Amino acid sequence: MPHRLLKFALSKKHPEPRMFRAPAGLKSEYDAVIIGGGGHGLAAAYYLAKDHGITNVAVLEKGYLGGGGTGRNTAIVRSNYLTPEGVRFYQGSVELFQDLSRELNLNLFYSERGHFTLAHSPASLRTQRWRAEVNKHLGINSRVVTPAFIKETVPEIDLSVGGQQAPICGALYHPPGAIARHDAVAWGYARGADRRGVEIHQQTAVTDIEIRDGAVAGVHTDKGFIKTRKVLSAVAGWTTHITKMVGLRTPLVIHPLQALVTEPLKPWLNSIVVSASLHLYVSQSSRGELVAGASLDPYELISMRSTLDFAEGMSAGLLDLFPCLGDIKVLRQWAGLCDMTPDFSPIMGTTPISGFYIDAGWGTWGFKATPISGKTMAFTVAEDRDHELITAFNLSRFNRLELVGEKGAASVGH
Ligand code: PYC
Repeated sequence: MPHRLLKFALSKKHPEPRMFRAPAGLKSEYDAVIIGGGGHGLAAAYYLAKDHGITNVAVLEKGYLGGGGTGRNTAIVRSNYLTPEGVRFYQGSVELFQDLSRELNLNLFYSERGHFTLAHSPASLRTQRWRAEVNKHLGINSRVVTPAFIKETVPEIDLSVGGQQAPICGALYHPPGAIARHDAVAWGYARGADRRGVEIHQQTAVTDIEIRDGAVAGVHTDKGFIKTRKVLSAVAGWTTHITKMVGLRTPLVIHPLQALVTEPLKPWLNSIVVSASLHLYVSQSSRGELVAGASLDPYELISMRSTLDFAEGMSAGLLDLFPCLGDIKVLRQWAGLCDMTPDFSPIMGTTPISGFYIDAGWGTWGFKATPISGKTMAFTVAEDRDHELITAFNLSRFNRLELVGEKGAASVGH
């Protein structure tokens, strides 16, 4: 390493401020413990402190911040869902996202691109029309557009899809659809929570949860016991691991989902393009890489291994849509865990165990919900009652058979 660089790095004259403190050790008691240092857990910690003045809070993360679903998704933000419950909830998130860089004083590279959900058949176009009508009714900027409009906006697209698939016959177009830098969202919330007094403990695994007389009494960790009366589980793909500790049954099943990025290219794809028929969605990041993801792997599995099958299928689909990509190299691929619900809506809120709150069922729609899940779960933990935006998502809906069938969820198999 060059001497001058080393001298600069070690100099006290230019200390680089840390994003957040590394707390010395766990205290014996907290007002609330949040399990999971991903975007959702950190956002909940931030809003608990900011909106409710509850700062004696520990966030426990068994790995590193944002190392789960937060760092593995394809960073799409939108609110063009199908159910009124879904649309209102995700619109709340879009509105928070739009101001989040300013609020967290961190550039999240939030970039509005416009979001196309392509239709390759009259049946699919009918669903997009349905979504557009629900969206418009709830004040969301969303409409069905023609193939000519798609071609004008995304000139590189092949509307005939290489002649191998049904041609594109229209799309749902959602101008506010956006992308953001997902790790920055987690770090921004972490810093905001930390500055308000929340403790963030990485490399700290929860080993059990103490329940006494139907209520939370504390949390066992690999670093000792913590007394607390409130625990929020925000661990997405690891939820069943935590719910087992408290004896709670959920209908969650875990599937892997894979994604890839290409080498960086000059900016050419200004929109987010989703094709349910081709099982893919793609956007171009601010670094120039194409970020593309698939639908769920079609088997239940807790594994984050990449497969050749995915790389092959994704490359074929991308080439059918964008023949100009023939020479482009894939840089890396990865997988994440999706905690899927039967109705493709999340599970949020209070549970039959007093003081145990759940934020789960994030399937393929977790990143875009980060700010609003944080805000509504913070309210729920502080007030011990579900926030009005999430009452429909309570776990009890499965007992009542009042599902929220969200067919506007992406990449869930078609
Ligand atoms: O819901 O927009 C979405 C999405 C994209 C990738 C996975 N889910």
